[in-house]
Amino acid sequence: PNASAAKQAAGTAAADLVESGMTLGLGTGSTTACALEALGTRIQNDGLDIVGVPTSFAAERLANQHDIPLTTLDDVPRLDLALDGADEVDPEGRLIKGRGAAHTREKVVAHAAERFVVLIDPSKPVDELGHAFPLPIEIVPMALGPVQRLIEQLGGHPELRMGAAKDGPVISDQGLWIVDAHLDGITDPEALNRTLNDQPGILDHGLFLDLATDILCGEANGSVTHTV
Ligand code: DER
Repeated sequence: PNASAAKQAAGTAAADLVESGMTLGLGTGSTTACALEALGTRIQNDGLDIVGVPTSFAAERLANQHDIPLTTLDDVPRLDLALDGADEVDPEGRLIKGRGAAHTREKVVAHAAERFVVLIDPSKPVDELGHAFPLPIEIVPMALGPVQRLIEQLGGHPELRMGAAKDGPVISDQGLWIVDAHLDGITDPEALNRTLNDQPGILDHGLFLDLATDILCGEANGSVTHTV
């Protein structure tokens, strides 16, 4: 109900890509929430027959509210379509995700999907990643020191993500901590991806490279731009 017209437009367009018999990845965040609501309406009104793998406790709870049947990647090896949002999208379709601290499961789901459709509004496209948003990194708590030092060696500023309605650090759906790396721009996302993947103690981070197949950008006037 509080989502912008642009998010609603993206969500509705994403839900229109879905056909009965499909297996879906159910993303996290306010834009994908619009798609889940639209899917719930189609299930109720048109008898749409789908199952979805949620990318967070938040997505699972929202899917349950909309009576979207759930499954797991144990039972469904490949997904036809993963729907999710992004914090930043660059001209090559590379993403920063993780504002909602859900990027670890989101990346597992996106990687298991034939098509990964990213739902955005006009605030998300950027020329270069890492200026508007920090890069979220999920870590084992005992590795905070080494990861902070790595980020500083890269010229960035690491910030342990603290709870809003909880004293102390945010605890992820995996029971781990999130470090937001303020990098003032990421000139070589592939190199940073390798550096972070090689760092012990990092579970996963919010760089999504070579994963997005479709970008659905909703506009304030209700139109949608679909880029593949
Ligand atoms: O945290 C996440 O990965 C979300 O998908 C985020 O990237 C987009 O959330 P939004 O649609 O609420 O902006």
